[in-house]
Amino acid sequence: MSSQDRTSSSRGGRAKVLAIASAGALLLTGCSEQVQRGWLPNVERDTTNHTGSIQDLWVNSWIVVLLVGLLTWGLLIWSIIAYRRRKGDTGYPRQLSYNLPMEVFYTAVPLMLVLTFFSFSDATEKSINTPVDSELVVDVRGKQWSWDFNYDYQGQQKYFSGVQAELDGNEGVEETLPTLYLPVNVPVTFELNSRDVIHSFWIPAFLQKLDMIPGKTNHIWLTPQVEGTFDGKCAELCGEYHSEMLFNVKVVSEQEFLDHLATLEDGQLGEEYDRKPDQVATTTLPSGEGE
Ligand SMILES: [Cu+2]
Repeated sequence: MSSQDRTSSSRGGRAKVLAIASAGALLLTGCSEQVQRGWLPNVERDTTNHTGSIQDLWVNSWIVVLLVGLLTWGLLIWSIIAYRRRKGDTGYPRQLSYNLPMEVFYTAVPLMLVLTFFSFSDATEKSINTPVDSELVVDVRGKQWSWDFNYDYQGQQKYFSGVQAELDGNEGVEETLPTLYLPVNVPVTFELNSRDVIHSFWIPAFLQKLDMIPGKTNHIWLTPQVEGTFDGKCAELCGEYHSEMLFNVKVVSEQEFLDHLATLEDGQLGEEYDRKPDQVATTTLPSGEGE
């Protein structure tokens, strides 16, 4: 064996080891819990009546794209190694073009994948976005940079007016943030509105968020199924203190919910407090509990 042969065979060996090592690393990461969830927030399946189907849609899509990815990376690495330029090769390798079966294959397979993803996403979205006749309606008003919650439950109209973050500028903590109370196992309709600019209502643990657009009401229908305290936040860059536009969500027993309602102000803080463009700096909101 000449020294040149030895060099190229040890190079080939190294490439194989590298390929096996990277495949192994990918498989190992496949075992971690985070990857199994596709990096979704770690939430219980039953947090709301929708979290299970959202998790399934995401994780199943994630498995399919990971398999396609592994196949694609495998073929890529294989062709890089198998068809590398070898000692003594000159000119271009044999070119492959106008191969109809191959072109049909790589057009049809992605198309099928996209259509399949589309139909599953569409079915899940339709099941989530079906209007429900709820006993509890919460009109949520996003504003720079806090939240008003207007509850309408069993004939009671109550409101919670959140703090205005711009008055302070300090980072919010759980004790001082506005808190949205929800009774467990009671279907709720969220009416999402904005008082000024576009915000987005997001409860990460519920795996749902939706934009709040001035002059338009968006809806989320869901049933919280697990008691607990969750984070809520604005998910649309809406100004200087956007990052402090936070709230707590407390899913509690119906009795605790009623007890909380009893501490709130009567009435609703409706669209009369929305700010017109020329009022942005002048409007003040009536203060409620927790300010
Ligand atoms: Cu916002």
